[in-house]
Amino acid sequence: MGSSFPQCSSLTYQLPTVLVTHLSAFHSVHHLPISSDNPDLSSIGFLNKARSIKVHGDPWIVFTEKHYKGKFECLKPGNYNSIPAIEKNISSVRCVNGGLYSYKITVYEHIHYGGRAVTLTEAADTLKSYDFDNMISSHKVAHGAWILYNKEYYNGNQMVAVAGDEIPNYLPLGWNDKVSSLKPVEPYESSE
Ligand SMILES: [Ca+2]
Repeated sequence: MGSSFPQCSSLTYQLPTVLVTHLSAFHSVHHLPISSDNPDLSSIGFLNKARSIKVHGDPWIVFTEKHYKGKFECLKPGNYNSIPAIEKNISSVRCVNGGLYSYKITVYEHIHYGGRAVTLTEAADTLKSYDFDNMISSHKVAHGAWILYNKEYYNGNQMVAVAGDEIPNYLPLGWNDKVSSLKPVEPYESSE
């Protein structure tokens, strides 16, 4: 139940860390420092209802569902005492290593980074401009964080990708040949 996590020391905060304050199962206020991506916060005793959040180092993206799905919000470093849209329902978190200063993603026509490739450093409201609509089957993210959509103009279902991600095959994700637009995640970006 979280006992293996680092203490709230200044040393901890030299790493990208998100500190979530919540009520524990025993209704005491509990500070939970998280220093690595976590696809299921319930596994470390977090009960979804954050009272406040402190973000150190790099931005973090918090998701309402496990495995980085559902609605999300991107939080720059800082203190957040009230985040009504999400505070009642955080289930997973990801760090955007390197921050949101630049953006770069390479998308590929085929799985395992095969076929044609396009590298983007800014938003594309329609991949038809790149003759790449409904074709992407894998990607690599070099910088920043991105939202991929299955419809043009940033509509439809969303998939979040962050720096360091290398997804060799969209098939298991149900995303093969479905992406129609994508854009960088801005600080404070949310899915609503
Ligand atoms: Ca394809």
